[in-house]
Amino acid sequence: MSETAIESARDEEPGAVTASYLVAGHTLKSWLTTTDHKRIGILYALAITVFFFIGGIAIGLVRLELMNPKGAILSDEGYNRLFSLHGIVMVWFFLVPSIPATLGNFLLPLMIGARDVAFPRLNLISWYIYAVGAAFTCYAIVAGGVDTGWTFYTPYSSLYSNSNVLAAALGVFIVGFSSIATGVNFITTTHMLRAPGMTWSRLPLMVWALYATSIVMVLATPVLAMSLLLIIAERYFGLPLFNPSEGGDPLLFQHLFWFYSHPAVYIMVLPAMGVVSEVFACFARRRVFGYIMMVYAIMAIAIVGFLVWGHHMFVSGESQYANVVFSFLSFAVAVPSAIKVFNWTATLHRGQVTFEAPMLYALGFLGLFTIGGLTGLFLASIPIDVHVTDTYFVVAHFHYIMVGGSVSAFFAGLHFWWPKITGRLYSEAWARFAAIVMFLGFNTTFLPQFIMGYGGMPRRYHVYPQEFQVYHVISSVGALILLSAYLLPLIYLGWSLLYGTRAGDNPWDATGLEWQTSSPPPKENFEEIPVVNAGPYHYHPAEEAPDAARREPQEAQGRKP
Ligand code: HEM
Ligand SMILES: [Cu+2]
Repeated sequence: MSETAIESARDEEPGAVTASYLVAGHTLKSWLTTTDHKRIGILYALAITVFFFIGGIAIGLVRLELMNPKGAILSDEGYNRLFSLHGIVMVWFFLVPSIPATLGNFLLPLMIGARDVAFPRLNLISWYIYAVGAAFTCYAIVAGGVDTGWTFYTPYSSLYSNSNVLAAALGVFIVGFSSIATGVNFITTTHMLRAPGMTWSRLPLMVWALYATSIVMVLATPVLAMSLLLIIAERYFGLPLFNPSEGGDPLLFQHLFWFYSHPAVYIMVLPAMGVVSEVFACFARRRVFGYIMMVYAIMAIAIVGFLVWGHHMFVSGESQYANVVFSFLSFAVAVPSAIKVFNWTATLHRGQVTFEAPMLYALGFLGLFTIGGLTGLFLASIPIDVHVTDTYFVVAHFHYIMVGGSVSAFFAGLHFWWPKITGRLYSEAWARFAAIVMFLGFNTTFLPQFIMGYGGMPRRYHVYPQEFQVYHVISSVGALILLSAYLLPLIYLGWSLLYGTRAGDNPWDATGLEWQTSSPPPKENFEEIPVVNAGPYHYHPAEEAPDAARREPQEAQGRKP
């Protein structure tokens, strides 16, 4: 590996040879005590990969069970525990940290021209907090699991459930602090450590997205923490919080939970929007259409996202007036998402699009996120929601957004920045193949769920009327295809790590400060802090004809015009 470092050391400064962050210390200890944001990003990546596969195995068993209308392999209890395990692990230990904690940690300082995040030690501590939370939840799993679903609804979780609610809820409570610490770190970093000339209107959209996500993390996560503590207080100390027979209010929990968890869905999707903005610009070789609009849309989603939690409670008995207001606001939050979809489409329409693997994953995001968003509008209309609430329609909706959207974007970003992270190229053919199989497998799994949900198949049941079997079987086969598609990157990316050809500093000819340093970057990110003279995405400076002056400073920075 050490030749990599020497080879990738740049010749801009004659004689300067800087070891890459990967070879700056080889021992396990050097990794576990690192304060380098890039290494911490990799520590997170390893951790969430483990959880992704734990969650995947759990849902594999669930889908196997659902092949047969009478149930086949699991007990009722076992079924409940497996789908809960799946949801808890995937949402709290995979999706929430996925893009921000891995790609975000790796990229944020590089993209703004900084040497590290504002609080490097806090960054490492966040990873350890995550690990401690994960240990609690793993304990809950090993001790027999938890059966409350990922939402921990009371009074079931606080009074009735006979499973390991305490350990699981504590685990989620603890990872919340990791999320908050990361958020604080990113906000401070973005405010304080931007390179000279990196004004707010020159920030890449990925940085804007991480910034907005961080605000949501810092403001919303404490509410989740509080609601989990309240469950524990009722369950173990008998405080009459949610139990109506003691004067508690079971709806209170849902309000608290969704006040966090609706914004949390944007913690999962805003960073995805950031990633695909970068990828679209690069592979359409064009600046993102309507940059300022995109920034406003990101911030609007982050803010208005706090006002719509009640749309999860249309049938809970909240007042009709509240329902109408939440329905209206939900339609309002769809507007900025629609603006983004429109602007991405316009970017592609006016660009010279090529279909490298990151682009295929990003296009997958665009299609699937759009379906997820549109079905969100169905759910936001009260009459339709009353019909499909707690059915597979809802399951399909949020998987289109959270898996079709966020996970596709995560893969888009992982492939796009892989050469930067590792200094190696992967097999383009295998990567394209995996992207296509993932898209097909995803649709095979979740499209039938819209149909059966509309037909009345409730979520979370494992014994069901015969008429739904055909959809369940298609969905299970899809899940198998999807699982194989997820295994492929593990193989070809692993291969690339060992045998991949050297990537060079900027294999995609991309703009952005992270591409101006070596691949993999040196420990200090840049040999000299770059100076920024222009906005992001100058793929075709000539296209911006009247503004041709912009072209020069860019060349002065050593970027390709
Ligand atoms: C942008 C990203 C989005 C994500 C990540 C997302 C995610 C989710 C999740 C996880 C659930 C299910 C929660 C559960 O009960 O387990 C859900 C339900 C729901 N979503 Fe979305 N959603 C998004 C966008 C939207 C939009 C744009 C709308 C409406 C304009 C919307 C409306 C709804 C409604 C009304 C429900 C509740 C359905 C019910 O339980 O009856 N969603 N969403
Ligand atoms: Cu919501």
